Amino acid sequence: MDFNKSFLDGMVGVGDMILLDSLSEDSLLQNVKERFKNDEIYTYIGNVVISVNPYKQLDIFTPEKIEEYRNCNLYQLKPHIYAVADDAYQSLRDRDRDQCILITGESGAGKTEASKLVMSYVAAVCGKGAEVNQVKEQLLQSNPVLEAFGNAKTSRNDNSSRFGKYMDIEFDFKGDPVGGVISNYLLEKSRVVNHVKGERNFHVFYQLLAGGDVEFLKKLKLKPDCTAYSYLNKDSSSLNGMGDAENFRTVKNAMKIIGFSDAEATSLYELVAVILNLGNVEIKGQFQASGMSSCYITNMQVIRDICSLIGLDPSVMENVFSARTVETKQEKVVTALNASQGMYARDALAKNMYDRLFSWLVQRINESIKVSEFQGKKVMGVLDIYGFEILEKNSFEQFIINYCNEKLQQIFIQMTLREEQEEYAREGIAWTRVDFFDNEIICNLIEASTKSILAILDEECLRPGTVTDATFLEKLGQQLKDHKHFKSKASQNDKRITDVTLPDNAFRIEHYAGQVNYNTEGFLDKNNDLLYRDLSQAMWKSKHELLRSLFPDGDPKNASLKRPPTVSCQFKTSVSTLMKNLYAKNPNYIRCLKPNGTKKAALFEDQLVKTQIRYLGLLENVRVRRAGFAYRQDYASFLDRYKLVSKQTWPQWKGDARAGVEVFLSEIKYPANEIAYGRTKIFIRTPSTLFDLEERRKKKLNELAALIQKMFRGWK
Ligand code: AOV
Ligand code: MG
Repeated sequence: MDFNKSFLDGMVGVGDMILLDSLSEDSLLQNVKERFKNDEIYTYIGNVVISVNPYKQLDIFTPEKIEEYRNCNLYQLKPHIYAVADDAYQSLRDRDRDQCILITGESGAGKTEASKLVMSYVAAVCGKGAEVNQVKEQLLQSNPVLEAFGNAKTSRNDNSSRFGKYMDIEFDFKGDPVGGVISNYLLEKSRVVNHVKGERNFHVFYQLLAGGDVEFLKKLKLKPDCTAYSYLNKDSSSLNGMGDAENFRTVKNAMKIIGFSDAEATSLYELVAVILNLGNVEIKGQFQASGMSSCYITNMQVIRDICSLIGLDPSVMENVFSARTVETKQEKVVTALNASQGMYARDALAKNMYDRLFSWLVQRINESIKVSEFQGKKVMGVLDIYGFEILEKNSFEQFIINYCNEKLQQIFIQMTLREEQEEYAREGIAWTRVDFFDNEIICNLIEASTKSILAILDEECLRPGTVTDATFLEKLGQQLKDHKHFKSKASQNDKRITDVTLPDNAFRIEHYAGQVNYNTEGFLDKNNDLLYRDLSQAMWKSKHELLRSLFPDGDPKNASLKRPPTVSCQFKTSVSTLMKNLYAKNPNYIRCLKPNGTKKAALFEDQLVKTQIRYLGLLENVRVRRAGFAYRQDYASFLDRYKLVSKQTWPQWKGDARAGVEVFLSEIKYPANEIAYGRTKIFIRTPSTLFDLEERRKKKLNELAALIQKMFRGWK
């Protein structure tokens, strides 16, 4: 191994921000920018890698590069996502430590691409053989399938993940992959029935219409024309042009590799077709003789088509869109729906069906890739979740996404600190406490069991009587008005209510990443997420096996008057399980930055990146990492690089590495608190000391070069 090779050589800016001379958001920004301009998209903060989306193909992801980084030491080569993946894999294989790779960053910053780079790197360097290769293929092929159903074009990203994904890849004692488990978090199902201009519905709909052959589409009661479907044709400019037909074939092939039978794949697409057709069901209002309003379906043919696909009596479906049964312990009352309630029921069914279908898909993939429990299993978890979002109008979805990111930030700080403390303890160096911003106060504001936003939301959802988004907002105001990170105009006697940037129907959270106003419209409805029982019962009556299995709650035997847990309650539970899972593993971080808002190569917008540096808490990260000692390295590598600064250690040092390091450092006489000698590593407090050493080394190298030249000339 060439110890003299270091990422300090030929560095553009600094390869590790811990080595920055002055520490501020601006100095971080300038460093990342300088590197980006030179196509250096990766920079470290200790063992965290910062990645800037290049928006162009770089030649640093080749099989040769993979070979170069294989078994390297993190600091020997230029910063690279492969180095982090390699470090994680080596530590899992050789030191038996379960790993997790946490990928964060805003929409379009490159998280999903990064997760795929990590997966393909690990697949390339771990074991070979027919069986292992099949496992690898199945794991890798889960990506196109989940992306087809869970990703969509948004204004920020043409392939935006609209769900959170955590994947455990499992290895045997040799470090060969044996299988995996995928968990999914809260799909943005509202997209099925609605999306804003310029965006698209989930990819799968367009893929099916563009790539399915004529016979298949006919069987599914579909026309090969996106403009014919009301759920897709919100904006004709965004219908085509993303390789949909090609991707349809990729996905079909991927499903085959994972192990879906043809019948399963067909069932899956049948339900996609049902959802598309549901969007075309037209419902109009009418007045009954009694003066009550009711509704009817104007195009029953669509209902008949849907019902022929799922084996259901059309009148059952007609009924659920025009009436609703309200059951109490004592009685059942049937009320007619008006047109907007009918449309609401139709959309609720479409959203719900898609959401359940997506969860089924994840479970089905898991069935193929899961392995039974066995001794000595090692795990690498890869988390690719939606990033922190501040939109013009932020709703329940943003609130949930940002809550998740707040928790990730919390665990990030906790784990970085824990790691630092552990390393200091291992090395026998005293740990001095650092002050840092702990976002626990914000997490509590959102999720504490009482007097928190989620607690109040659930209370309001369960409270009998007239509850509305407005009563929810008022309650928030009353109970949280004294909280430092909360603000709303509904809170009485609140001196801060003059703020014109906060609308009346919104509350504001001061997140670690910045202020966000959340519009409360729709909060109660989205949190309740109640599907009329009539709808699930109707679906359960269908003869379509897959559809029936998606609606077990429609089985009268399972009918209970108990409410299902609210969306936020379920999400809180799954986030808490995720956090426990992550906390039990050794973390590796990839933090992605988006260089511009227009998906252009080579464009770096300072303000945009600066905001993300703040969102990601990078400055805090550097501060924590260099709270004690900014730089550390094992004695052997350190001696090898710097031994030429002293005559005592150069050209050869015969003793042990640590003694050699002590000899040349004591000769230079740095202040005592600058240096600490750990058990296996040398610790240096400030970057300037390291740079001073680098200077001395460079000077010596130049002197040596001059000497050699002189000798050479003498010989001639
Ligand atoms: P995201 O996962 O962070 O957004 P993606 O990973 O989907 O972002 O990246 C967005 C797009 O940026 C990709 O489709 C590529 O075109 C480009 N890109 C990202 N990384 C690279 C790379 N290393 N090399 C070349 N191009 C890249 V979101 O899921 O929206 O939060 O929700
Ligand atoms: Mg993504």
